[in-house]
Amino acid sequence: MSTTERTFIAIKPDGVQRGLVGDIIARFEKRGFKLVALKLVKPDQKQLETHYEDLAKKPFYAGLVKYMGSGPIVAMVWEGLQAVKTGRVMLGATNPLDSVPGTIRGDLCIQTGRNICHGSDSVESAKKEIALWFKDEELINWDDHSAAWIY
Ligand code: FUP
Repeated sequence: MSTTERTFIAIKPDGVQRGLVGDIIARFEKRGFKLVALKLVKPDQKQLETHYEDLAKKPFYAGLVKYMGSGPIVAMVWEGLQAVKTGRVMLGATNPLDSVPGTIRGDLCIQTGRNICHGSDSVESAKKEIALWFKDEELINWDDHSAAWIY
């Protein structure tokens, strides 16, 4: 389907430590997105610096990289109609206090610096992030033609 996109979603160390992995994955599954890749990974410093290179000059950058390297994260690729934009809506705002109830951050956290999940902000950055966190062979193209509502 031509409008199908892939987005990179990560559950950050606090989300893993707080036992929120199942809840977050369930939301993407129930919404109808298709899981294309999934792994638990302890990010290395270089990966995190590349992932957040656009934020390198921000005052919170060093703390952000430290927090993201403080434990394993769950790295995922979800596919479906407008997966990038819809994924961001499902996550909520960067500051959880601005996130409406029903979103992941609006339901599950309160601090910008501990906002439990990441989602690509554009199709272009999704492509970069997927290539950063996954090898090609880790992206699984699977079909279930009997389930036309899963893209
Ligand atoms: P988002 O796209 O929602 O992840 O937001 P950004 O790319 O702007 O920020 C990336 C991460 O930096 C956020 F998830 C949390 C952290 N951050 C702060 O710690 N303080 C800030 O003021 C802004 C962002």
